[in-house]
Amino acid sequence: MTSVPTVPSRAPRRPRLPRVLAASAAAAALAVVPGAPAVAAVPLPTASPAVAAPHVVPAPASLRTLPGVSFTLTRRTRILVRPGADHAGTYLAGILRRSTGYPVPISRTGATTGSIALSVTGGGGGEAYRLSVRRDSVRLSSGTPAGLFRGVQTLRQLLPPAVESTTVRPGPWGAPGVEIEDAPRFAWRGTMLDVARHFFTVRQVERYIDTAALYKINMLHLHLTDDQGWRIAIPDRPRLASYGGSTAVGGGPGGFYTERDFAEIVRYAAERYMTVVPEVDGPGHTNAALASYAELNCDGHAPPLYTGTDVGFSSLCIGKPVTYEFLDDVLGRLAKLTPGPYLHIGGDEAMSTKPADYAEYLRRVEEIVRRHGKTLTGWADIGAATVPRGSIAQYWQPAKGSEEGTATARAAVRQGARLVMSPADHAYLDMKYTASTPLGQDWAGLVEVRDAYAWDPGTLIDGVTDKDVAGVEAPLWTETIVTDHDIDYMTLPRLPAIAEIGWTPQRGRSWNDFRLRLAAQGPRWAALGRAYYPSPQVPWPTS
Ligand code: TNX
Repeated sequence: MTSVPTVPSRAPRRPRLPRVLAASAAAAALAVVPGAPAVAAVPLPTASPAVAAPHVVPAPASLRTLPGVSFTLTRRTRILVRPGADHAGTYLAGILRRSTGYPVPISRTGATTGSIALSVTGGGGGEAYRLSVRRDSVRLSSGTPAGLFRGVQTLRQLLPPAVESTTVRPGPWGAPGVEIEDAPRFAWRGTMLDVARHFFTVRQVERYIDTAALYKINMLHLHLTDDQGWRIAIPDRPRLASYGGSTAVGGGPGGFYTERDFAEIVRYAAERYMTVVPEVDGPGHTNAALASYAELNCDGHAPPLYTGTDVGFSSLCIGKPVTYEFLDDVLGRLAKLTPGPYLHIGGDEAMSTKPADYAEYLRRVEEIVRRHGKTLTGWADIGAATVPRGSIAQYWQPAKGSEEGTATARAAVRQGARLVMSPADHAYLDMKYTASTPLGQDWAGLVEVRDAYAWDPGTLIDGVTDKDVAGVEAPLWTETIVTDHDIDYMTLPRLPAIAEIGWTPQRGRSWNDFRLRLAAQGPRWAALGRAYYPSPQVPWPTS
């Protein structure tokens, strides 16, 4: 590919007006959300443009528009796959066929003209890709299949929102002419789903993976165990799942994944170049395990199952050898089931474990994780103990006013760990947006879309800089979250905000630009069958 002169993606490219972006946008629509006084009603152009301006989330590292140029997908468009591009080609064809109704054949030979040409150039480069949309063709290339897949997500967003529909829609299917060169800021761009407080089926997890993949999320952290439920079958300890997994917050029926179920989630995530990070929390947050096996308790008595929402009341028995046999068994199984390098051992809110016991627990669990060939990952509380260089500490406390949280994070960094940034007052998807949000919690404050977006993981904690940061992660705790609708409503639009923080260079980000690009996602979510919180901070199109 020829080298492309680029400008930073935040350079003004269009009037800063809320505009309806869908090709189908009705002329008379007003870009205003009912009951949203902050957004002025702006009359829209009377004719909708044939193709929308590019509104991509996360913003590419560099994007140049080609004025007057566009590509139109037709009944004759083919996907041309070079070696290594088959998977991305099949995935893209699946999306295009179901909404356009066109055959979209995949071919390995032939001319680029009239096609979407996908190629893996080799030579690595991680998730970086180049995308060129011209009148006669679309060319997407990357050094790796993963980068190609990320580029496909960008191409999806250049096409009209109806491309996300699961049923055939009329089109037209235009994409604006662009030259994009893109690469992520951070290697870890994650989201966490708490399947312990409420259980979510394999199908629900896969649906969530699909939402996240659209925004180039590449890490799926599954919070598999907590006081209220144990969600992964461990063959030699069947009661963990059959009994410990038999309920949930509020007393529902719970559930658990068999090893096959878990393998299916891993497979589905891997197809989207997403690494699963399984978490078994301890020494606190362990009531479900303690209830399942009496021997795990210091006094030998199993507590009852727990369906409330308190934290900090349970602890594994630090002095008993069976505790470490149990951990070795559980972590060993998960290490085998998980191709990714990380085992997340929790370590948060161990309020019922003495500090000396906590340090001893970490020493033992670190040794087990290492023996199973994995990288120690835990909530940043683990910085209070000894952690090896190269481990991952996930910062979760609010950015503001959390001496203890920042101290343990700094202690982890001093030992050579890197941080995944999930500050609760910015990145927690279970915080309410406003006081009247029907779902969620507010212990870390209210988190509107702008709060989720406007922070920098490289400057949040004094003494911690970009090089100490592995990336960002948006956790969805599910004490109040039960259905797919609940997941969607808390995730959209905040997960895309965190995804952009993880992907886009800090200098390429601005709230005013983001909110316009975010607005263009609304019709995509509608086409995909996803609910979302219609934040008054975002000028959603109303057609
Ligand atoms: C704190 S954050 C927790 C979770 C809760 C969450 C609710 C963290 C490491 N622990 O146990 O589910 O708050 O927002």
